[in-house]
Order: sequence, then structure tokens, then C-alpha cells
Amino acid sequence: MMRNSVLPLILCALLLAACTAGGKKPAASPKEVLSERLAAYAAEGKVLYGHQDDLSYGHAWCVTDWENDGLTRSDVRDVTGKYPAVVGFDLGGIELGDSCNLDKVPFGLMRKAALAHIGRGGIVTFSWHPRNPLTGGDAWDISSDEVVYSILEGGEKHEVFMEWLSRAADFLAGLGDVSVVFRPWHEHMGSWFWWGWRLCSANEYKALFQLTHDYFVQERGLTNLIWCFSPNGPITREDYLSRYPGDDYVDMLGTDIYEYPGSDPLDVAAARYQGQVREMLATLKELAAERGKFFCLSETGLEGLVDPHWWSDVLYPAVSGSGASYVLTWRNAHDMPGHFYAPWKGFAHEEDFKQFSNKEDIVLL
Ligand code: BMA
Repeated sequence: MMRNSVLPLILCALLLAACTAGGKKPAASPKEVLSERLAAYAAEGKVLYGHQDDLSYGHAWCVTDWENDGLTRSDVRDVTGKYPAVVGFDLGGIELGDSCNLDKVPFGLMRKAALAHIGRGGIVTFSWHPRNPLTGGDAWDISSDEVVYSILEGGEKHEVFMEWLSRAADFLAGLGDVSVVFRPWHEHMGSWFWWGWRLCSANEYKALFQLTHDYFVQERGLTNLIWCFSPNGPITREDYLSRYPGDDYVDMLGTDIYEYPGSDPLDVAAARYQGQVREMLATLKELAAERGKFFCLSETGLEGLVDPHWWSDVLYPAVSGSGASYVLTWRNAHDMPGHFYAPWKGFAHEEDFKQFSNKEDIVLL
């Protein structure tokens, strides 16, 4: 009896010793593989192109029967013949156990599309616009500046919030043994989300990020996430670091910067945006090198693409040679005709996007 149960253990130990003696390294984890890929593209001077919600819907179309749909349609692919290398999804709504997110994307579709995209060599990133745990409003409900305080340990909404975190963790765990970029608590240097600058102290913000990280990684064993920190830019290096939760909590430095023409002429708005992106990415490059991280332009775009040469003359010169691993433009809403950030088949300036997608240092799939 004893001999039988010990024998397999001895065989295992011998096998392990033989492998170690032969110099074989243990297989790299999905997170190590993805980290190496992100760093390698950047080192080669290549920038991956990403698009939010690309596989769920596009301008004037939407997947309806996701269980029986191949999820192969994409506005980006319709125009360029290639998928974006990075696809973003948003978890907003998962915290309540909803079946669809805040933009009506079923979480089942999201899971299927994310895995299909990873399966074809793509990279997936998740943002999260959770509702307001104190007021019951949405992520943009800034009527109270005590929300973050209320969900930290000892706060009146702590238990509720831990339940919300557990639902988000369930979804990510359900993806299986794959690595994705997770980008919670974004754009916190503005004051439009309940976790924003005027709505909590720097220490509260850091504690929120750390609590999320520690719960996911230590309690839930979600060790495959690449943690992306992404304040809205442009901001100074000092401001960037003012709410940075620490090197142990962050793998990737991001920033969200959009072009907002307002009433300015397009060339003025374009020059301003280009300067902001260049400067911010230069700051991130420095910070990333000092800390052994990689970096990205985590969200960007010009709503409605009103500039006919935006891709070739504005975005491309701003990101080419920047060292960023990827740049992601925001979503093409199917139900808001002017709310789009990538061209679709038939869009007037699609040729400009094709040229961008064919640049040697811009990567699509
Ligand atoms: C915003 C807009 C909203 C959307 C939200 C979360 O920038 O696109 O319509 O609900 O992102 O995806």
C-alpha cells in the first residue's frame, strides 16, 4: 500500500530532477507570454492598433444572436481586411450581475469574442465603468465625494463593493488560462467618474486600486492580468505619479487623450492633440524605462472623424516611434450615428484609415 502510493511521487521527483538537470525552464505563464509580446513590439518600434467593442457591434450594425454568430464582423476589418490587433471591452454592469453591459453588450458575447480574438493571436483589454455603489447612480454620478471612502475597508458600502468585485473577478476567471489587460479606475485625474480627482483623496484612490488588485490576485488567484493604470492626459509627470498605486500594482502605464476641436479650426485642434500625445507618451516612455514597465495610449480618438486626414497626418505622426505598445480608439456606437472613432465600410474618409493600417510600424491582425 505504502510502496504504491509513494512510487508515483518518486517518479515525478526523478522526472523533475532530469528536466532541471537538462536546463529546461518551466513553461512561461500566459501573463509572461503577453508581457514579452507587448515589450517586443515596442522594442521593434511597432505600435498595435486597437478598437473598443470592435467585435460586438459597429456603425449601424450589432450582433444580435451571439450564440450562433461567428463574431467575425468588424468595422475595422470591413475597411482594411484586417482585425484590430487589440480589442477593448467594458465590464460596466457585471457588478450587479446584469447579463449585458452598460452599452448593451451581452457578457456571453464578450467572453466568446474575447476568447476568439485571443485565439487568433489578438490582445484583449477590459475597462470597467461600474455603477455608483453609494448612490445607485451610474459611473458618472459624482453627486457624493464619499463613494470611495464608503467602499474601502470599514466603510458602509465595503461589503457591497466586495460583492461587486467578486462578480467582476468571476467573469475574468471564466475566461480561463489566458492573459488580458485589465484597466480599472481609469481617467481618475478628471472629476467625471465617482473615483475621480475631486471625489476622493490620493490615498483613497490608491487604496481602491490596491484593494482591487489584492482581492483579484491574492484572494481570487487571478495572476494572469496585466494591470494598466490610465489617467486622462495630458498631465505632468508629477501629476501622473500623484495617484500611482505603486510598482507592485501596475504592469502597464497608460493614458487616455482625445482630440476635442470645440470651436477651434481643425488644424489648431489637431496640432494641440498631437503635441499632447507626443509629450505624454514621452513622459510615459521615461517612467516606463525607469520602472521596467511598458506603456500605451489606452484610449484615444476624434469623435465622428471630422478630419479627413486624421489617421495619416494626426494620429500616425503622434504615435509612430513613440515606443508605445498599443493605441486604442474608442467605440463605433451602433445606436448613436455620430459617436464613432474608426471608419466603417462606405465612410467618406476610409482611404486615410487604410493608409494608416498599411504603415510598416502599425500592427493589425
Ligand atoms: C463613453 C461613451 C458612452 C459609453 C461609455 C462606456 O465614452 O462611449 O456612450 O457608455 O463610454 O463604454
